[in-house]
Parts: sequence; structure tokens; C-alpha cells
Amino acid sequence: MKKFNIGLTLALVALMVVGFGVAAYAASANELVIADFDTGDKPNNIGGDFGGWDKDPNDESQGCQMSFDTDDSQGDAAGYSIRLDYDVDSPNPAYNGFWMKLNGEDATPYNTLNFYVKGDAKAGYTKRFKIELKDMTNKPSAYIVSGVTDQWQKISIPFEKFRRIENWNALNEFVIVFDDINSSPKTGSILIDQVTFSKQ
Ligand SMILES: [Ca+2]
Ligand SMILES: [Ca+2]
Repeated sequence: MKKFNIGLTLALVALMVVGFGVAAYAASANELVIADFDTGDKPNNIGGDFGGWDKDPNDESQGCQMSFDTDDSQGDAAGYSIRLDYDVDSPNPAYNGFWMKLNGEDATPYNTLNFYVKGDAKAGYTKRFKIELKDMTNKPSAYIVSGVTDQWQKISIPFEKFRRIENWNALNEFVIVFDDINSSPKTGSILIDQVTFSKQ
């Protein structure tokens, strides 16, 4: 009787291990984390570089500063997000933002781009900004994000919104653009975190 119980216990443990394995596989198959920024350093989770960019680095009246912020979108006390302090308040045409390499990632198993966004209530923030996705042809495919608040919010964008992407099997870059048309106020701070591709 004792032997039977041990056998039964082992069988149950084996079933649980298989079950957890299947669940873990299903989770990883449905979502690819591109960047959680939780190391507080480069590169992103798929080995891609990232940073802030300026239309004209010599024009001190405009620019975008990237830094790591301890305000993690997933509530991880040890995690980080990306903070973008933008300034498009300039006598000159102004745009700037954030770029992140996708390292030729094959996105064909997925159909949705996700990320978390939050405005900094203290610094002020635009409720609207543009993002761009590029495949290896580098043609920017734009999408306007709106409705930003001072709380973390998940933004999910179906791939079909990015109409100029021709080859989903090799993506090059994810870009955030602050410009003097969409950005109001023209200076402020936006937090970005947990950039993923998912199948929904
Ligand atoms: Ca994070
Ligand atoms: Ca300025």
C-alpha cells in the first residue's frame, strides 16, 4: 500500500511538471518581450540598442533626453522604465524622440504591438504622440497614440495599422516621435515600458 502511494505521488508530480511546462511554453509562444528595461541598462531583451534622438543636436532649443526611471509599469520594485524628457518648444521646426533596434526580429508569429505608457504629472506631458515601426526597408509606418494619462496604461496596436510594413519576418526599428504638431504641451515627460509582440 505504501509503495502504491509513492508511485501515485510520483505520477502526480510528473503530471504537474508536464503541465507547468506546457503552460510556460504557451505563455512564451503568445508573447515576446522586446524590452522591459529592468536591467536599467542597454541592450533590450532581444539584444537591440536604444536611445534618444534629436532632429538637430546643435539646436539647444529642442531635444529629447532618455533616462531610466525606477517607476516600473509592472510594479516591480527592482524594475525600470524609460523616461523621455522632450522639448519641441523652439523657434525652429522641432521633432525628436526615442529609437530602439529590433535586430531583424521575426514578428510573423504575432499580430499585436504592445507597450505601457504614462505621463509625468509633475513635469507635464503630451496626451498624443507618434510611433513608427520599420522593417528592413526602413520605410516608417506611423501610428498616433492618444489618451495618455498620468497612470500606467497598456497600449495595444494591431499589426495591420502599420500599413507600410512589407516584411514582418525581419523588423528593424521601433521609434517614438515628439513633434511640434502633436505634442501639447511642447515640453514634458513620458514614461515607456514593457514593449512586447503578442498573438491575440
Ligand atoms: Ca520595466
Ligand atoms: Ca525649447
